[in-house]
Amino acid sequence: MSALFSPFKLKSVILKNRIAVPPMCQYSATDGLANDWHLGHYASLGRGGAGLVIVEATGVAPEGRISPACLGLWNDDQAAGLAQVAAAIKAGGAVPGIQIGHAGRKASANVPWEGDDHIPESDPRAWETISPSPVAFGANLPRVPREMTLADIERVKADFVAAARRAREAGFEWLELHFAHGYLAQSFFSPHANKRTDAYGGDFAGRGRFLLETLSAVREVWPENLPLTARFGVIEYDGSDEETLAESIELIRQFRARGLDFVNVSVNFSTPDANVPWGPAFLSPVAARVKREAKLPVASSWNIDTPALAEHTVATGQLDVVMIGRVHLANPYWTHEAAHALHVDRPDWVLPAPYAHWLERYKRNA
Ligand code: FNR
Ligand code: 531
Repeated sequence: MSALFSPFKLKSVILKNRIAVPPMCQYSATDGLANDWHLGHYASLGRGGAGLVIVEATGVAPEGRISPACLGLWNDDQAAGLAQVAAAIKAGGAVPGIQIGHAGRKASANVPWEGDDHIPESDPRAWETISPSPVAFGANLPRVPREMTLADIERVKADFVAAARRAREAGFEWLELHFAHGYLAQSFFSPHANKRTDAYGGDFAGRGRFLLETLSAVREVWPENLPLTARFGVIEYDGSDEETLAESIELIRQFRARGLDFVNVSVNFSTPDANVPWGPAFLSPVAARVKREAKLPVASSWNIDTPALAEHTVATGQLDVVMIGRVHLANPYWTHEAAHALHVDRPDWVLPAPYAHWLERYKRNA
């Protein structure tokens, strides 16, 4: 019996298995609009067998995009394009999810294959970046952002709420707030980026306030019966891991009290000087600790790229859902292959009927 290929129910949503495609930017949009690239990309992932497909980081405002080629959800035209994407994922048999976020001081950057660095301020494609404090990330993203005013903070929170509302109207059933990877929300919580001395900085409560208020505001508009989740960096690998982890787990407990249903555990990426221990499933034990101590179901990712390792992370109770990323770029049907490798004998857990019916290969070999 495979733990990986067992259903997972969260609120009124049932994932047919524990495999999710995490958000992965495609850097292929114009004016934030989904196009045929996104439709084809997500349609194939939607029918490849994963139980959940989460659409890439989608900007809640124009300046919240990482690059000019990122998706947006700040207007109705963008919502209409994403509604087609959500429908295509669902038609393939997966639950449609979407991640909404604001890139903060990491915004206004070139796409990875054109530099992955800040667009020079003199370039007409560039825009002003904002962050809790006028502190640059550094390395390939050296621009010093403008310190956010309280009006900026209120505006960005409202942008998250508007984007969440549009996501629901577009037909998404799983919402992931981007609270990770050194973007705006993560920056508020990270002492590396947040040097504020007002209510949105300083101590634990101050640094957590933007994330808590944003979550509560989104909770009010996101349907109670659908999963409201967040991707949250809980560790920086900067030498202060125990302190960061303890603070992060406490904040996740407060997220749960405000209605968060699930956390996708990730890395902070708030400083270029981090020493990330890249390796197979390196973050899974950290996610298991979050699950244990914050008492929320968890997902995680990072180099979980074989069926056996994916099975292991769920069977051992470390993860409830496994985020399988890059390998899905090479093979949208990774889950189909994993089912065969693990001798899954119920094809309906994996592929839709037009395919599953004819694929006897799932049956245990006589
Ligand atoms: C990513 N990742 C990512 N994460 C996120 O939270 N939002 C996003 O939009 C993106 N975009 C993105 C684009 C590309 C091209 C890559 C390779 C990665 C991180 C991704 O979701 C995943 O966590 C990591 O890739 C690690 O998992 P794998 O790839 O080792 O399975
Ligand atoms: C982070 C990443 C680092 C190293 C390997 C793979 C992925 N991601 C974060 C992404 C953008 C691309 C890089 C987002 O969270 C938007």
